[in-house]
Amino acid sequence: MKLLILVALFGLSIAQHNPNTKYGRTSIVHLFEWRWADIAAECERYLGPNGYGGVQISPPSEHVKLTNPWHPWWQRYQPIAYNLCSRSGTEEELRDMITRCNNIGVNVYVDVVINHMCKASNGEGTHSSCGTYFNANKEDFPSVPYSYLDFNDGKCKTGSGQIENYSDIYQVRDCRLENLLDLAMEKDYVRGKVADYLNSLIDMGVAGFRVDACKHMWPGDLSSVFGRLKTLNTKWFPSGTKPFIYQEVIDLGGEPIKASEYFELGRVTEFKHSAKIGTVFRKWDGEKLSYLKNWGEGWGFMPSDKALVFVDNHDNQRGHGAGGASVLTFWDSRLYKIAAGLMLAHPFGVTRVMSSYRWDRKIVNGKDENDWMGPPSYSDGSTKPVPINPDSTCGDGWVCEHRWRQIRNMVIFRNVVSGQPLSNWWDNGNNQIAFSRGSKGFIVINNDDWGLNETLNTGLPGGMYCDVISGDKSGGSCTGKQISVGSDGRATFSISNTEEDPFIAIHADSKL
Ligand code: AAO
Repeated sequence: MKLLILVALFGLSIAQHNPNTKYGRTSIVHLFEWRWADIAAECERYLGPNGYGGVQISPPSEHVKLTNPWHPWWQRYQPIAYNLCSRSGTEEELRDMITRCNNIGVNVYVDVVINHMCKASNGEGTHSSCGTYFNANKEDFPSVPYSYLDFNDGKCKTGSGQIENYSDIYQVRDCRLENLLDLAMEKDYVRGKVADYLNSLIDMGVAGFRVDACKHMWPGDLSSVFGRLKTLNTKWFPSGTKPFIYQEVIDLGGEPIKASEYFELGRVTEFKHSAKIGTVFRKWDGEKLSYLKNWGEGWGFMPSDKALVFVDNHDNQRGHGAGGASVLTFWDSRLYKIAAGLMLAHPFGVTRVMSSYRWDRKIVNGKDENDWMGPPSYSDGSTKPVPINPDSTCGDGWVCEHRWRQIRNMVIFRNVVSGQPLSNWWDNGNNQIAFSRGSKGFIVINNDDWGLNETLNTGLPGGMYCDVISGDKSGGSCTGKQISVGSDGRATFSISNTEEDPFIAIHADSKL
């Protein structure tokens, strides 16, 4: 009996580490700043058909509307109420999107901002995404309601009331991040309001949450809030399914607060993956691809079953948060595609693909003066729709990395090889590597300044395979390179270092 209880508890305890994706899908795409109507359409026309397991959406709670700078993207990280009405659309549009994405098997994960409200000096009025009144100066948010009693002011011991030193764990949790009004999460009342907000989203059918700024909340307080969450809506999920939780905790080492403090609450963002993958592909600090043989825990990353990994995120692609200059983004498209390919081919963690918009970068002394710029918008600050071009790229400044053939096909590769171990590792001691995922998939990468010409053991059954980087399998033929694997599983690969995409990937579903 005891064993049964233990098994049951263990089963329940790991549940919130599970993305609950459907149909063998494995990756999440972050459609950063997209409108709900566009996400709904993208789920149906692209994400479902191309094997994306889920979509991360920008914060849906009502937020401040700023005009200086002009409607920055980060105004959405300044809530003024939990009304589901934001720059991306109305509550009805949100509900419609969740339903349509769920109906095509694409889960919805919501970026929730629960550590704080808006900036202390944001004044009073109705300059909010849906016109709700608030008075930041008096810490008065009548729509929740929150009053000055619901904030950490008295607990913070720094002179400024802000976090001044990340080495002091009390400041990091009890003082204001970036001058944002810090909620008193130890109060039962505040925990109740936050849980009500998250449960309203669960009722609508979401599959889980990206929880913002978890480093700034005590694990015990988060545990209490998560413990109040409902199980997922049985219209789309098995009864008793717990919401998938992944917590934003920036831990590149060097601070007392560790990602591991949050492990039993859910998965945690592994920023070391983002910082290091950039360093390796840029060949900085003497890093080489051949060192990726023990990528993952061998590099000091958190355990794979606790990690949410990415090449870049909405912060560090513009110099916010952490990761530094090594972070690869769509601006570095050639290396970015290879890095995304490696991340998606490798078994480590749950993978998240970034989908961005272009902005008028203005780098001065290494800092982008326009890092605040919001998504493609009209003159009133409202977000533009995402036009899809005939060649399936996106227009109007939307980058749509998730639609790039190399990335889209590696998302599918990850689904095909799911559960298969990393095998048949080969490297040239420098920047040429190859590995299989069991007998289901094989990738070869050349990041050296010379050609790769090798005959390698792919681990795959003999046959003709389409390379899914240079093209697609289309009916009975390949639109890109074709790889012949012998009955011994060996195949010859030639990759020039001057190719736009100096890597090849084949898998069981790209076999002719
Ligand atoms: C904006 C303005 C501020 C203004 C504020 C209030 O930019 O000037 O004071 O409004 O009006 C986003 C934007 C912020 C924006 C905010 C509110 O990024 O610029 O402020 O909305 O509108 C810390 C947190 C982390 C957070 C990150 C940005 O720990 O959780 O800062 N990310 C999330 C969201 C983000 C959002 C918020 C939180 C707020 O993803 O989009 O902010 O809701 C160290 C610490 C990190 C810390 C960074 C930056 O990182 O370890 O925990 O992140 O500093 O403060 C090396 C180290 C690494 C270090 C890094 C940078 O890499 O290894 O540890 O250097 O120093």
